[in-house]
Amino acid sequence: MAASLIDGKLIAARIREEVAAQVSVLKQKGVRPCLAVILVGDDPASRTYVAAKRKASQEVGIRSIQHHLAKDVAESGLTELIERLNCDSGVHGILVQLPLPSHVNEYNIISAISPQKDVDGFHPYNAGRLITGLDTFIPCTPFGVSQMILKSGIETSGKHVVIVGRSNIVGKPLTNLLVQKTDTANATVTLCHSRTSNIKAHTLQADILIAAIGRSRFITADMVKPGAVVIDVGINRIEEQGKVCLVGDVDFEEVRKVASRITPVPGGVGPMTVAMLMQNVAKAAGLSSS
Ligand code: BQF
Repeated sequence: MAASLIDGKLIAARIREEVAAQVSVLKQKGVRPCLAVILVGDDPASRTYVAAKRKASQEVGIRSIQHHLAKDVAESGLTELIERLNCDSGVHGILVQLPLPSHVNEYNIISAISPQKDVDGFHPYNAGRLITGLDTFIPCTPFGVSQMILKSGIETSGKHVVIVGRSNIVGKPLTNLLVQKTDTANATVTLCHSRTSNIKAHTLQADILIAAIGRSRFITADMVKPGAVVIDVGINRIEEQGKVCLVGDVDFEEVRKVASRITPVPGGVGPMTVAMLMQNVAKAAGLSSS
């Protein structure tokens, strides 16, 4: 029996509707939620992501302002812009599109963002709050993954979640989110990475397997326990049969034969990431007025 799809695109559209309602309440109170997006250079994938965020903002009624800086901009040019936006009371969220060019220190840039406007949730202050279980901006992709699981009626409490990939953007915050002592978490989490020996021995134990390693079709059917839920965070551009196509970190066609539920790429976690960004901006705007 083949796995049923978890439709991230549909769940994300419902979340955007909820955010649109929150935004209209804020507007009635005289708050016009505003997101500042900073793009450095002209990486085509980054341009696509920035465009997706602009479109979603428009849809939910959030004002978005784009700042496009040259790829050779000095680190100080970037931090000066961030400091200006930190002080601008009309700006509620600041997002620096990653990755940054190699001459810029990502940590310095993320740390320059006011934690109150850090809608990506990457500032070390907010990362620490997530670990501690305090209210914070949850990084958009981990937030999207957990909402997707929740809204699909998949139980996490007492379940074994295996995450493959230890990035600061996905693997580490998602681990912290899912081990929280809250109704929507309470999972037992194993975090695997490139130096894990015998990865398959771990992935085979997963009730919920989350792939976030950035390697196309890394998770094959023999690595998945029959009936497991499989969430694919990967977005890899590969050339196949002369065409560029998007594939996840999961071998979708094979793994769907053994899993019970599976997310597609595209249309899975990706749209959820953008929807949760909208939610975080509405939250930042709400907090700014209270
Ligand atoms: C879809 C991202 C890697 C590195 C930096 C919809 C997005 C992607 C896919 C999107 C991502 C990935 C974003 C789909 C934002 C998710 O239909 O499948 C939306 O815009 N994303 C990003 O800003 O930076 C990244 C992945």
